[in-house]
Amino acid sequence: AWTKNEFSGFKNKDDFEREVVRHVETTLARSLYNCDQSAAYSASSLAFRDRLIKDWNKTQQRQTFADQKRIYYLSLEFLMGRALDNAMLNLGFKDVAKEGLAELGFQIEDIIGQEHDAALGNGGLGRLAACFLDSMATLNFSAWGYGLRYRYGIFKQEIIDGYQVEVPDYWLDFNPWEFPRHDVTVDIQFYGNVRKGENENGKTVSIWEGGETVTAVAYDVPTPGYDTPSTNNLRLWSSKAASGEFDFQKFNSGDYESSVADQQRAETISAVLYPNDNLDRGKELRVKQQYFWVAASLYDIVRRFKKSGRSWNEFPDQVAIQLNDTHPTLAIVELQRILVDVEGLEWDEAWSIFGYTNHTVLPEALEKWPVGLIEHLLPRHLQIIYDINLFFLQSVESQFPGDSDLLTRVSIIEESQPKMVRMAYLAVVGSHKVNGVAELHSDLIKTTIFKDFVTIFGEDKFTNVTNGVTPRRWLHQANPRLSELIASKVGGNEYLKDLTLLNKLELFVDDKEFRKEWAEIKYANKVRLAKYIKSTLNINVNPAALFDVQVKRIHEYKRQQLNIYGVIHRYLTLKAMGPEERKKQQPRVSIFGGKAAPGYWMAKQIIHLINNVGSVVNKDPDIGDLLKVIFLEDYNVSKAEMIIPASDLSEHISTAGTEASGTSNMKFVLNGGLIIGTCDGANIEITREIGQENIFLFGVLSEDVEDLRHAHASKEQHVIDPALTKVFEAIQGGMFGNPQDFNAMISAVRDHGDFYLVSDDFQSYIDTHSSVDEAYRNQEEWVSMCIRSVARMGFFSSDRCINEYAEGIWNIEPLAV
Ligand code: 26V
Repeated sequence: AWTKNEFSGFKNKDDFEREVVRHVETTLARSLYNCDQSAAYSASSLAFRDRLIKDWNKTQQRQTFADQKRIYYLSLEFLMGRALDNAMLNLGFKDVAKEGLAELGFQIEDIIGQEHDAALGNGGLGRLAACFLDSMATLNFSAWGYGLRYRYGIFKQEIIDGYQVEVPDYWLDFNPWEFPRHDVTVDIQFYGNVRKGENENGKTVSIWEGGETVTAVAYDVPTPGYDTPSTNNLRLWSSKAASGEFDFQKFNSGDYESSVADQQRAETISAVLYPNDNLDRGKELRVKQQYFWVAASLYDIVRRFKKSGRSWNEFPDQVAIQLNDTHPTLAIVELQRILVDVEGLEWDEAWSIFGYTNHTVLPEALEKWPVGLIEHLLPRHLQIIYDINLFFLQSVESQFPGDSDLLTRVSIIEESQPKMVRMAYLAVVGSHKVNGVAELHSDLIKTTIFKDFVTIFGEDKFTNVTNGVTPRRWLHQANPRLSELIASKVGGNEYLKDLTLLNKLELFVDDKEFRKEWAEIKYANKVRLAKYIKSTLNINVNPAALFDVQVKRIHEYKRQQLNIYGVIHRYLTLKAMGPEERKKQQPRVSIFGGKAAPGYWMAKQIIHLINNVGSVVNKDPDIGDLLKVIFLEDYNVSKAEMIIPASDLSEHISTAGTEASGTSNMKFVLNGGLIIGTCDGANIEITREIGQENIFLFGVLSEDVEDLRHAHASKEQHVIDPALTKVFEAIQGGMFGNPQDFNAMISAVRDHGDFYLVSDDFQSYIDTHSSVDEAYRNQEEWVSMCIRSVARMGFFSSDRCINEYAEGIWNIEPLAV
């Protein structure tokens, strides 16, 4: 273990205070008398940032000196959330900061709360990338993250009259956690033409010329590991007009406006994060973002490699690049261009550089780009894609002579109208390993979308790395009291670096004092959430009720509609009871949160229904505390940190086979909540680890989904579950506002084949909720289930996950520090 003086920190609270005061007075140029919470946040961040910089510089030096293989994690999304709390905890000086801030007249929670989330991601995929950065630093890997510095992150969600309204998230006003590197720039080319010509060494190569240039500027974000001096770098690229591009001619001749317009056009590339997840819309600006980011990152990686003076055949020993979904797949093509056109190397056999992680099997999320678009934007890259495809199809043909159907099926170019480049196929062909993110998902990709590729490349290329989450943010930071209680039982904070040590908790399942504290902490977390609900929505919820939470992106496959129909069913059931019987029922608070993609009309309907149900149920005097329905606005990372520790039960209820993994399921269980879920994604492995007696599973299995869908499609109108029919009748009778508003939702089930099998799963969902109520009534047993579950969650640390990538895919060892 490290002693604190081996890396940078504060000697004591006075030392911290002095630094805060110095930053208030000099960096912020304010007097101490005029220091509000926002200034205290800024100054505290700057004080911690100073420490971080030292560790960060040393880490970079150490990595340069060691000159070992590095991991480059390419992700279009990094959903980092807040940085100050994380830095204080990972550096180990939160106590000092708390005391110091108190002396200055501030509560640390208020100061932490000043920070705007870094929300450069949509959901699971982006948050996974953030957890990975934390683990890679904590485990002392030489690792870099590469992403885009969006000026606008995911939109802010407001709920107005029950509807989602999107507000831009301009987050960069004051961001002490990024360092502009105006000296680290790369010029990125678009459009233009390709011709044959000679390179510097007189070799005939393809020359890509003309078109327009946009400059990428690096912004670096230090990412500290926990209890280690390792602080890695996340490099985010920002676009600006290339200096040569700013048209001084226009400027001088008075055409100021169009000169500025050029500038703005360049800046558009990194302006906004696309708010879709699991839906590909083939927008030109999106592919521009992808190439801009990939080309800048590869240039940087190659530049760093060449500085070491090694020869090219050592490149695969020095560089491992992980593709987070297909979004960075053009990196495969760009590297080939650099090697062949710029470096003048021969088109070589495949190198084991790229690994590709698939995060979804939903066909509508698989990226495809029109050939014509790529040809126009990146003419040389299209040629290389055709070459890659040609070599690949030739090898398939020699392996399976005469199977032209197979060739059509696996071709990187889809022979549709218009022709499309299938990015997932390109990623598979160009990578040495392809992984899914949970066991079921990794099996499914081998039998569905990549079936033919398993035949061609063999089983070994396809592997599984089950997702994980960082216990630093998702336990230590989000739930400090539980984290401390656990530490007191398992031998200190070491478990935050080896989560399997949680298993020691099982010894204390029957320890009365421990159980009492455990329950008290959960209750306190619920009280905090209840206060938040009161302050934001002015609704009173009883913290003693069962808190039932579903927070995630709103999507039909995640089935928030199943949840809200279940809530309506509960409401109707309660209403039908006499007062005496009602009194015996378990009080519940159903809590929802999540954003809908702005163009996803059905998802917005679901939000609307949830809110309308809430406004009826919450003021029904017959119901009182028995049922409350809450929609929390603008779900994001920092809200998750408050909501997850307050949950008794959380919902992970996707149609079997559709949720690749899920990661919030892991976070909820780790925080002492139980889950209700389908046999999908990581729920299956969670069940295996914690025991089926500690989870509420329901619903059809993924292997039965296809048959059920076929059966529905073959009928004109399929027979809906009777309990669900009653729910539909209530909606259509106008109980929750204008029934017209919800026609599409109902009709999806009734008239359009119920693709997500809401009706098929409804009865078992309702029954399983009854089992939950019953189990919750026995609080002693409930607490035992929670403790045992937490004790068995060690597997789901992102540290385990990163170690699996390191060994099975990257072939890299941690750096000795
Ligand atoms: C896809 C697309 C398609 C093009 C438009 C923009 C866009 C943005 C994101 C995505 C990725 C969708 C896939 C995704 O987020 N998958 C989630 O990944 C989590 C981490 O592996 C996993 O836990 C979730 O189950 C899975 O849905």
